[in-house]
Amino acid sequence: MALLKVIHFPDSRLRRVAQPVTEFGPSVQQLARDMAETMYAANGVGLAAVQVGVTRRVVVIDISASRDELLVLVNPRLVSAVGSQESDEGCLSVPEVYEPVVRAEKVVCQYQSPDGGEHTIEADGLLAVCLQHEIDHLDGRLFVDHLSRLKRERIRKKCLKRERQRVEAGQAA
Ligand code: K1U
Ligand code: ZN
Repeated sequence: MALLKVIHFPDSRLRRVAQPVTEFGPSVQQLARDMAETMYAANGVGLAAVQVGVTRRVVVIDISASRDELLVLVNPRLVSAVGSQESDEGCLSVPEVYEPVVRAEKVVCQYQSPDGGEHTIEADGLLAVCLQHEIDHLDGRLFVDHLSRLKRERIRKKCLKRERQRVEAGQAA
């Protein structure tokens, strides 16, 4: 297993659109294991492959308090999204920023497992938010894109400043 480097906003690599996975098996399983380790180490509830520089449609999610209910979603797509809910979102690619975002309340998501099997999941609450947030990542969108231009610009400057301070302090990003 390996810890992967999470790319931070406003890095342009976060704007890449991920390509569908067409080959299933050990390589996707290994990527998912490394992504899960990275998500757990960062105390996140989700992570998309784009965030670690891999432009493939792979997502890991675990919203459980016990941290033992890992979902690995390959080629996830929303087939239904109804209602609306507003909740605070964070992002491992936008550290220390939490802002309210409006999302669909209930979603139905079809996806494949790393072995290629087809699955459907129905979700509401945090899981529904997380699914929408992670699928956005696969399409090159970030939660800050759902905020006003003014807020997004403030966050962009804050992130750039923090990155500069990290470099000056000689810390790895
Ligand atoms: O994709 C990511 O960057 C992970 C992100 C997922 C997410 C969290 C909350 C709402 C939507 C999507 C995080 O894990 S942020 C950190 C976190 O653990 C968290 C933040 C707010 C609420 C619950 C958890
Ligand atoms: Zn995110």
